[in-house]
Amino acid sequence: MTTTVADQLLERLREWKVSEVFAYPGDGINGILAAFGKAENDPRFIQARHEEMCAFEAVGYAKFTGRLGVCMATSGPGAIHLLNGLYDAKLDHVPVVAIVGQTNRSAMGGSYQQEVDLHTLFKDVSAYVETVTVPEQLPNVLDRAIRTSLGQHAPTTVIVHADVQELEYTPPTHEFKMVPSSLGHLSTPVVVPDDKSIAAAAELLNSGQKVAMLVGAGAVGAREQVEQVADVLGAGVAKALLGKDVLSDELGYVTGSIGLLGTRPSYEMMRDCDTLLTVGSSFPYTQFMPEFGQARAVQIDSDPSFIGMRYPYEINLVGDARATLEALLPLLERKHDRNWRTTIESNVAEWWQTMAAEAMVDADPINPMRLFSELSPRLPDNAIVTADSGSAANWYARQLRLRGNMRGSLSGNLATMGPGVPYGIGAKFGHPDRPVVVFEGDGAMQMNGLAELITISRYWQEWEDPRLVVAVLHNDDLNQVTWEMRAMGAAPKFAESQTLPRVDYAAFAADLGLYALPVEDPDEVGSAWDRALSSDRPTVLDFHVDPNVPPIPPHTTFDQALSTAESLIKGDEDRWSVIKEGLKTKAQELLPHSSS
Ligand SMILES: Cc1ncc(C[n+]2csc(CCOP(=O)(O)OP(=O)(O)O)c2C)c(N)n1
Ligand SMILES: [Mg+2]
Repeated sequence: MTTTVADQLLERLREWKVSEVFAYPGDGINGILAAFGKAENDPRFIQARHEEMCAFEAVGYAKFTGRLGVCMATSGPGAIHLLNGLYDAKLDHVPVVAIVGQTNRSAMGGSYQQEVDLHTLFKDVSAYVETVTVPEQLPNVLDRAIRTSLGQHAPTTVIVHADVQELEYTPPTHEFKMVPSSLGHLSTPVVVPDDKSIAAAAELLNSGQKVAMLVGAGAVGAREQVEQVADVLGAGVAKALLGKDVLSDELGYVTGSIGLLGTRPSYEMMRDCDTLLTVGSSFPYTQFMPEFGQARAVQIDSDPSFIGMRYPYEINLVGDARATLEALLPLLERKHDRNWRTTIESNVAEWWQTMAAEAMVDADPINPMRLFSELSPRLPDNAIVTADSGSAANWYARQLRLRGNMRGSLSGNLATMGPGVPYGIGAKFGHPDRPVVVFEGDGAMQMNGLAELITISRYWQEWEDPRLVVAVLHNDDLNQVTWEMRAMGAAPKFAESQTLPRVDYAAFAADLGLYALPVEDPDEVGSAWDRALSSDRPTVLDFHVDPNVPPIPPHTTFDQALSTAESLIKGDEDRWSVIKEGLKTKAQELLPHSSS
């Protein structure tokens, strides 16, 4: 039997240890589909409902495994559908390879059916894009796409004409104009800044009295070193949204998230510090960082194109987070005055008390924060959590407490709606033995999540641990935007744009054979989590949450938070007095030692 280009493409993916391809068929990739059949589905063709979901699944898979994610789509419309997921990969620096079909070579340039200029289409999103036009090109184009993606943490695209997929594969020869390629082990350099720069950074950090640290996704492999540096410097550590799983929220000096979705202790730490050390983060909101001239600052980042931005850093260390912190540690002097650290710890303790109390404020019917506060202590140590863009991202950032080996992520920089459920699916294929929890707004469910429940229903029985819990924040509203508009100019809700049609999410899930539970009673939130986390199959929890629970700005004190909430529920005195009384009672029950 002859080996076609498509056969060789799959062989090469196997050699790169790719075990799943998140894909959707079409005649632009028929040759590859036939090859999957011949190869007895190795790598596995995982069929989503939509190519955007294929790309999100590849991103989720890559984010939670650290390995390459691969997605595939047909020419024209399929290729176009991939784009949003690939942009998510680009903006969050995730290695994903897209394999895309193209019409036959003979039709190119003829405005043929489904012919789209794929090079132009994928150029902006891909760190490397190339079309395979003859068999000898295949190994180099594919290997280079994979190496570039892994090396630059970026999406890349391989386009293969439909007729080329079916050609007999002939490898590149030892001749002029041939580009052979090697598979070889991909060693990645561990970059450490020069001694002089390390010494200068240490001197700066040693001279400060009040050190704040900011960590992002780039510090995920440097947990131990971040903890040691924070300890020596007596620093507090704020976490950018994508760095939420870098450090445990049980550490008293971890101030939690920062920025628009951030916590008050993070805000205060940045407001009052005299020194800043940023590790592996390009957190975008300068206004949440120290005032200019207030703090001397050092940044560590592995990517020279992302260093030195957002804040006037005095020292920019291009290097691997772990190796650079290890090089710094012996030069750092232990801060003997621990007052700064103690203040941060007491702010953090107070913050968590406030969060607990806020989650217990009565609402109509369920306070969305309670979903998160009830889940935190119940989360298994090895859980993976994702959240969609929407109000869920706020509560994920502020309320959820990660610990142990938990992982968590969301669409950080693109902040696109719709990746929650497909990220969860990608996580399950990457870690079939770990429980996964997805928080998703009802708008995002209607956009993508409902359709991808069908994908879950197809594959869940293959997962060693079948627990994949999708928690729907059912508020019949595009709530995040409703609140943004209110905050902008106290604009009233524009129902035409904001109100969602009602859907029975639990009924939809039950129809697919998933475990499904509508939850309308706040006192049943905890038991709903218990039931979902002990279920023998994936679960949809349809939580009926209150769209009127106001977001609390991070820089407020507890009393200010109360008055902000009061002003946001303008004019509705009855409702406000109910909320206030409810809050006081619950706070007293929960927090006998709290002054609030
Ligand atoms: C693809 C896309 N479209 C629109 C937006 C703007 N947007 C951000 S959050 C949001 C509302 C999300 O509503 P829902 O999923 O119901 O969550 P909720 O905020 O109500 O909890 C919108 C429209 C976006 N981020 N991405
Ligand atoms: Mg909603």
